[in-house]
Amino acid sequence: MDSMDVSHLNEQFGLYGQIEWLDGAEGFPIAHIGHRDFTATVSLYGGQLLTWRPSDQAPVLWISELATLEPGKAIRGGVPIIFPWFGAHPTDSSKPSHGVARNRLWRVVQVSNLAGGEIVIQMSLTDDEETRPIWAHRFRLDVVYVIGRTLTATLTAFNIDDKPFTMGGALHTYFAVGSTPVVSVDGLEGAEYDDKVIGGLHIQKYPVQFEEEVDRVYFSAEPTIIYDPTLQRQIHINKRNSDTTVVWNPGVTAKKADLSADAWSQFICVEAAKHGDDVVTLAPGEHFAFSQTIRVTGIA
Ligand code: TA6
Repeated sequence: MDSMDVSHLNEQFGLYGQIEWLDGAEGFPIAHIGHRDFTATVSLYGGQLLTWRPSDQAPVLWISELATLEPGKAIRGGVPIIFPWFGAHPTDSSKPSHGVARNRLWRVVQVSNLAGGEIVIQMSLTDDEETRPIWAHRFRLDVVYVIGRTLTATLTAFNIDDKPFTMGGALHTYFAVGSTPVVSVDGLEGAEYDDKVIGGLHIQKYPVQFEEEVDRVYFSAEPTIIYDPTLQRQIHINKRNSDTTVVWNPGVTAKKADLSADAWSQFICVEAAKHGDDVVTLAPGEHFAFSQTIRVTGIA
């Protein structure tokens, strides 16, 4: 049975009036989620939440107008799943940046409703003959999205191998903002960070602002708030089991093929990550989960 067959997906993992699977580009299935209080879309390719919008809000997640659904490429936007390493491979630059999870086809495990009307969708990825030459470990990776007026994404890695492995990763979340230059991120004041643009370790003294490219790995387990005066909202970001927060915006000189010239002013990434000293070693049979929860309020 073709795991990309939308009629099968709708039979098994559709929810009448709430979840419908439709063919996206390249025939990659997309779940279209509709509810009185929120809408969302989820891609089977990449196991990736693409869009989420509470009904009384402008879209909360951002996706590039140039995003593509192409085999082997990552989708620029939503919540790319980063595993088993964040950024460049620590020792081998020939290996794909941000690991092996975001550019392969996942499978649906289950969909369900919660009493409050939230939609739960669980997808999974296991190692295969393509991943093992890149990362020689047997793994299962599950992502669970609880989608409602708030959003929680939880990533769980299982060591199904007979030897230990060390994992890093991230929920690489793209947040839609009204205008990046007037946005700030509160909650990281006092945290040390590794600045990938100018190099070196620094301490964040004030709320993070975005006058130029920002690419920083903060050593922080703290919640953050995106303060967006243009859209008159605050995006509250909490996380569990992650001591690393990555903040990224490519700035006006962004050089990514799937970013339009003005894309830099429309989004910032605030990522719950496992990286550096925060990576996790799992013995055979062990598993580890970390998560990010997002809630939107007006400007206090
Ligand atoms: O999360 C920040 C970062 O590591 C930046 O360095 C930037 O490269 C971004 O990820 C996007 O990476 P990608 O491989 O998706 O272009």
